Parts: sequence; structure tokens; C-alpha cells
Amino acid sequence: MTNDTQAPATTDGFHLVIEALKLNGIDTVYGLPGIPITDLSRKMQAEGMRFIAFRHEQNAGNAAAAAGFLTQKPGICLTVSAPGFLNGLTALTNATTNCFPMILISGSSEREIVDLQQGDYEEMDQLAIAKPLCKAAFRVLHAEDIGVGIARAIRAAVSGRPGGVYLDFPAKLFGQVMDAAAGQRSLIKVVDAAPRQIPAPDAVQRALDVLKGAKRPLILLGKGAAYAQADDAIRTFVESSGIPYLPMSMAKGLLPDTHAQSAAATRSYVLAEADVVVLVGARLNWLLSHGKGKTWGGANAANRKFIQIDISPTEADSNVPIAAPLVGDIGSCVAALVAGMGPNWARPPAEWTGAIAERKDKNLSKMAETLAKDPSPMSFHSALRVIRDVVKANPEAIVVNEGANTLDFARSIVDMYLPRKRLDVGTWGIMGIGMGFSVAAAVTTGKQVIAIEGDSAFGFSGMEVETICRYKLPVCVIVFNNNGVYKGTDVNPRGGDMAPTQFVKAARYDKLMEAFGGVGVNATTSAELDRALKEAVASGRPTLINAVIDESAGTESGRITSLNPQTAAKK
Ligand code: OXK
Ligand code: ADP
Repeated sequence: MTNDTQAPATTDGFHLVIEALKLNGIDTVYGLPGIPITDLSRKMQAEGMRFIAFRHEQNAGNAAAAAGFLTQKPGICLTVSAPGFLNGLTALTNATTNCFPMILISGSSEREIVDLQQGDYEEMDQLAIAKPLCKAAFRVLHAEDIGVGIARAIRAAVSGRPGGVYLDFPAKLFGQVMDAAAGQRSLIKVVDAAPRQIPAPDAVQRALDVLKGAKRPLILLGKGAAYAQADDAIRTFVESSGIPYLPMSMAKGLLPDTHAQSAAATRSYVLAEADVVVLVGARLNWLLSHGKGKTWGGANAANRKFIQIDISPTEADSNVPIAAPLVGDIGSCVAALVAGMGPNWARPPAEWTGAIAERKDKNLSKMAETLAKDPSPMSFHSALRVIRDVVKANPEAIVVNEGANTLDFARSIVDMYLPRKRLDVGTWGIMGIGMGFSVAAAVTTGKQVIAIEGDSAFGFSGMEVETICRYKLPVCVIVFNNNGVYKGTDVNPRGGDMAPTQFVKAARYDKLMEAFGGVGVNATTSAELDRALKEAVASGRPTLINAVIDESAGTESGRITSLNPQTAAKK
């Protein structure tokens, strides 16, 4: 901000925003320039920050959210006013739903005109709109408050249950001038932004007492456990307890999916049969059938006890009674359980672990048989077998995954070996995260990204292949092209327009990547897919593989068909 030889006596809003972010270790911003933040984006770059410019704010917002999940620092998304803000807001709300820390900073129009509704350029009361959709929202009107505004936003985003924060910066703020020394003093370096939260000893004891009595215990790892970066403590807890575990999709890889204690391949059995379930950073929402009903064994449910480890004290009892809530950060909670278990902890009965192993082996063999087939055109399975093997050979690679069938099959076929290597549609089952998440994964880690995309899902953010090429990111996008949403065989009974779920047949998504200088490959066989993916990983060049999948493969909404009201009515 200042220059030693010619120290200016004043500073302005632009520089204070940049200095406040840098002071807090934030060096990357995802956004899209335009009125009134174009100059801010230029100045950020000039001051040494990385500005990753997108083609649509929602993708920039999704990138910020994924960066937050991967780094535990709030990902920053910068947008213009009204429409740009609204585009970013979907990502902010999705981040909040997923418990990812993110800050959406939007420029806004003049307060005096907006509040009198006099029809300003991009007029909108953005703060009021953002408030109910995120964890916290603030507006800064004076340059001397920028430091406080950014500090509050950071704390709100990462402390307790992480989430999305909105920061409203009216256009006039950026040009406000103030004394440079006073400006410097107004900035805040946030100390201990996400304080550890140690669980109460009596809560730990209560949890141990419940766990001790278990005959069929189960550990359920959620994406909160992945976010917490308590990998060693979690591994120790699982291995020293000997309890079988089930990873939610983004917790895959916390322990390698090939781990002997993983019960992922016999999910229905363990959910229905377990008598004590330890939830570690996982909510009993729709993804877990709300902790009740058929999935949880129907009548068995009455005798089941839950222990829930969560940073949010209000999460317990949200769906079913929690016998032992353990409130605190996951690292501290899990470490306290391990300490309390001591060296003589009795491992679960062999009857339970044996029954799981037997079912698991059976399911794995059945899957191996299906995966061994090599049909033409490719099936979801034969294409995913290729990707599974490449990920196995490159466990550092980050997998981004969205779609319906493409998502559901990939989740169970592509094994993950390391924590936080899988990013997907999350709590909302949202489509459109693909390219934003991929960019953030490549930018924050520098590692290879493999985006496994349904053709419909890809369409939501596909234009960002230009962004991937522009920043020369090591992203290989594989579009599972079966000519439509779910599959490519629907017909309009009246003729004329194509059915709502249909796309142009035999489309060549690979050409999209070529248009911007990346590598495009049309893969019609598993051998071609294998070659193209290995080349992409070896070169690190932006690549899009159009994987041609049997258009009759796929079911409506994948494994969540039952959520379609139409289907339910037919039953
Ligand atoms: C798992 N399984 C395996 C393996 N892994 N078998 C063999 N080998 C391996 N490696 C078994 C597992 O035991 C289950 O069988 C089955 O495969 C499926 O496993 P899984 O883990 O995928 O479980 P399930 O039932 O699908 O999980 C429920 C769920 C999940 C809700 C958590 O479906 C989910 O995360 N869904 C998200 C869907 C979503 O968001 N879609 C958005 C797009 S749709 P059993 O026999 O044990 O049960 C959309 O937008 O609109 O349509 C739209
Ligand atoms: P999944 O979808 O994988 O089941 P959820 O998003 O439902 O996971 O659950 C994540 C949970 O983890 C949330 O309830 C959140 O409060 C909790 N959480 C996030 N970070 C931490 C942390 N560091 N310590 C404890 N709990 C956490």
C-alpha cells in the first residue's frame, strides 16, 4: 500500500480491503470483474494477490466454497452488484448448507438511492436478501471499518460450524480516502479464528458408556470429519476401536476405501443392524434417511443409540434422539474418546465384524464381475473402472463428481485413498459445482484434478473450460455422454420438440476444450478412455474427454429415484 521512498499520507478503500485480506493470509480471490469492482480486481493482482476470473459468478462462488473446504480458510468470491451478487448467492447458500467457510464480497449501488428505490444502476438491497441465506451478513459504509468488517466475516465463516458470510461494499466505499497510518491501525489480524472446542469430560464419559455396551457398533464419518483435518486422530479412533465405519461421500479417503474396517460395500446392512452409531461430522439429514425408517431397520430403530460428535450444539436431536451428544471440534472429541477407551478397550464382537466382512466380500465380488465386462458402447461401469484404476495409481489426484447416475456409480466404484480428495454435490445434491470446484482444487493444491461429470451436470458450468485453459490448470474433465439427463432414450409422445431430458445426440463436448487450446478427446471405448486419461494426468494439460456411454444406460435420478413424486405416485 505504501512506498517507503514516497510514503503517501493517505490510503483508500480499495487498498484497505486488499491489505485486510492479505493480513489474514488470504491470497486468492475467485470472481468476475465489472461495476463497481473491476479496479479492485486489478489492484488485487497488482498487490500480489491471485485473482481467478470466471465466466459466471456462480462458478466463482463454488470455487471459493471448495477452497474453503480444502484449506479451512474462507474462500473469497468477488462479484458485481445485483445480478452478479445473485449469481454468487446460490454458491454462498450452498456453501452454508455444506458447512464450508466462504465470504461473498459484492459491490453494491448507492445506499441513498437504493433505500429510496429511485432506480439506481443494478439497484438491490443485497444485504437484506443475503441475510436469511447465509450464516452472517455485514455492510461496511466507512473505510475505517473495513478492517473490522473483514475480521468479523472471517470469524463468522470459520468459527463453530463453518458457513457462508456476505460482505456488502457499496461502490463509494472503495474511493474513500483516509489517513494511511490510521488506516493501517484500523486493520485486524484475526487471532485464533476457529478456536478448538474441547468437549466436556462428562459428555465424553457418557459417550464412552454408550459405546462400551455396543454389540454392533458403527462409526459414520461425514464431510465435517474431512473438513476438520484431524486425519490422524480419526484413523486412530477407528483402528484402535476396531469398529466398522461408513464414509459419507466426501469423507471417502479419510481412511483408504480399501481399509478392512470399511463397511461401505454393505451400507444397507450396517445401517439397519447397528445398535450404536457414532456420527462424526455427519448430520442425520435426507442422505441418512433422517436416522429412522426402513433404512435404519424399521423396528430395530427403537433400540439404537446415537453418539453425535459435532461442533454445533443444536445439531443433536434434529431428527431422532441423540443419547450422547459430544459437542466440540472433531479432533479434540475423537482424541478424548481414544484417551478414555484406554489400551484394554474390547473390540466389537467377531459375530458383527464377521457378518459385515462376509456381506462385503460378496458385494465386492459381484461388483468385480460387473466391472470386468467391457461392453460397446461403454457402460457407466466400464468407463468408471478405467477411472478407478487411474485414481488408484494417482491417489493425490482430486476427484470432482456430479451428475445422477455418474455421481452414484462413481461414488461406489472409484476408491479414494487420501483425505479431502473427493468433492461432490454435497448436502443439496446440487448440479453445477463441477468446474468451479475443479478450478479451486487445482489452484489451492496444484494437484491433478479429475472431474467425473454427467453430461447434464457439466452443462451448468461448462463454459469454465475457458477458465481452466486460461490458467493452464491440470484439470481433466470426463463427460459421461449418454445423450441426455439420466439417459438418452426419452421421446416426446407428441413428436415435435425433443423430450425435456434429451440433448443433441452424439454431441462432441471435447470440441469445447479444443476451442480454447486444451486437449479434446472423443473416447468410444474403455481403451481410448484409458489412454486419454493417462495422457492427461502425465501432461497436466487441460483436457476434456467425451466418454460415449450407452444411451440406454442410467435410471431416473440414479439411486434417489424415489424422491421423484411422479415415481412415488406410480407405486
Ligand atoms: C458401495 N456398494 C458397493 C461398493 N460401494 N458394492 C460393491 N462394491 C463397492 N465398492 C454398495 C452399497 O453397499 C449399496 O448397496 C450400494 O452399493 C450403493 O452404495 P452407496 O454408498 O452409493 O449408497 P446409497 O444407498 O446410494 O446411499 C444413499 C445416499 C446416496 C442418499 C447417501 O445415494 C447419495 O449420496 N446420493 C446423492 C444423490 C444426489 O445428490 N444426487 C443428485 C443428482 S439427482 P446396499 O445393498 O448395501 O444398499 C438430481 O439432481 O434431480 O435427479 C435429480
Ligand atoms: P455429510 O453430508 O458428509 O454427512 P454433513 O455436512 O451433513 O456431512 O455434516 C457435517 C457436520 O460436521 C456439520 O453438522 C458440522 O457442524 C460439523 N462440523 C464441521 N466442521 C467441524 C469440526 N471442525 N468439528 C466438529 N464438527 C464439525
